[in-house]
Amino acid sequence: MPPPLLRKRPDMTINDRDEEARAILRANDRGGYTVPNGRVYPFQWNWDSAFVALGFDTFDRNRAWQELETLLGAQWENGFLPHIVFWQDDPGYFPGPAVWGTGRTPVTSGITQPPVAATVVRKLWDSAEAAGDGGAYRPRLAALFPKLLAWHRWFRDFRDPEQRGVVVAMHPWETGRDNSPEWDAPGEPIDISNVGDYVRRDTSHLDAKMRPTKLEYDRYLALVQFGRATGWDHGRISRKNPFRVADIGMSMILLRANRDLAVLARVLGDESAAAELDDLIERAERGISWLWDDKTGTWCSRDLVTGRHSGFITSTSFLSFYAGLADPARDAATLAHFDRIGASVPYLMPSLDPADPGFQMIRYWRGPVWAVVNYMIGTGLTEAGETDRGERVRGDTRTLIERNGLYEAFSPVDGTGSGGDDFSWTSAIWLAWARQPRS
Ligand code: 9WN
Repeated sequence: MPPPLLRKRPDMTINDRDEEARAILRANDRGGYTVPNGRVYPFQWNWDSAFVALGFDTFDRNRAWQELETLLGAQWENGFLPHIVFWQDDPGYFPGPAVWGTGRTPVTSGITQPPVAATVVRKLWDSAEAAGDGGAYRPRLAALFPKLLAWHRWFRDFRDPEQRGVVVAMHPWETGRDNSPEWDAPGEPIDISNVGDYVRRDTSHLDAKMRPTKLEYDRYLALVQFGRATGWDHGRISRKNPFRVADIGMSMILLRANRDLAVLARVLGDESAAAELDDLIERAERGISWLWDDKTGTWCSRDLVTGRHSGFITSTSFLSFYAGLADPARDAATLAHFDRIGASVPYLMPSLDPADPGFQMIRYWRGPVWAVVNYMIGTGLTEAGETDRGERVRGDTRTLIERNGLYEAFSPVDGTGSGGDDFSWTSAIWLAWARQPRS
């Protein structure tokens, strides 16, 4: 039985919230990996586990490393790291292992997710070193490093078909921002006529108003069926997939992750890997300009098939600082959007610009604030010397959680929690970052 949670108590202190966050991580721990939420998402998810490790690291270092070791235990021989690992079956989620049909052991999905893991491993390593635990954890770092490098090479080989230095998503689920409006136009050509009947499970756990639409689910499934029909041949998928969108979020995240992995390569004395990563970084620094949209003055995703910019200002438009990019004119334009949005809602950073006509305050990635994206935006801004803005993002995350609980996401307008409650990555981000008092 999970320990009783404390959310409902009106006199909750910050220490109670810490205790609740740790209790959620413990309750969602399935032995070596953590489910994002026991009912809605009963398996191991890729980028969730990376953020979860940051949370464990605040009170159980060994368990933090284990989370990523377990995830990387599901890596394919070609370096691919799946977005879901189905360590055990559970009928509470659709599409489950049988629909993916990857035929792997352990059973996995056939698509990936944003590569935050290397950045997290660097954080775990720095924290182990600072605590004088470097000697004990160095062998574990040395074991994880080649797996992370293989995954990053997989991105180069299978998610950048034109070798532009960006990440091309082959499925909206790969971006982690499933129903962002960025995928609407690129999704139109997907043939959904043969998807057939299916029963969604998400809408039996959660209000359908918080979830993607039926049309979006039809497209998600059509893409799964396409991948499955290729036998999950990632080379073929990269050339022929009906959905190929250069994602601003994954592109920024991989650039940052390559920087962190290069640092780890040098910690391990692997100069040749470090030089290879330096090349990837340089290529990404040049190539990512392709994702700057002059018309809206923003970083945004771009359809590889039509060449069209999405033109949407989303929370991931603000990840350039996290990626370590610096360009005075673009930074000024980005910060102007930041300040405008910051003046229009009490809680940053909405997943979609509230000025957009498609903004919906509780529909998943079309409005709500996500603590993990805030963590990346906030740390990036602070590292870039934009401390006031970084603190605004962190302080808002703290207030949202303090007042509303450890939900999957939150309304930027009134703070209401949406999606699943008792959420693992929100708990982790609370413990690792958001909880400190406002400076
Ligand atoms: C599909 C687990 C995941 C997150 C994603 C989020 C949501 C899954 C879904 O939940 O996606 O991968 O079924 O809705 O969009 O970012 O990793 O928390």
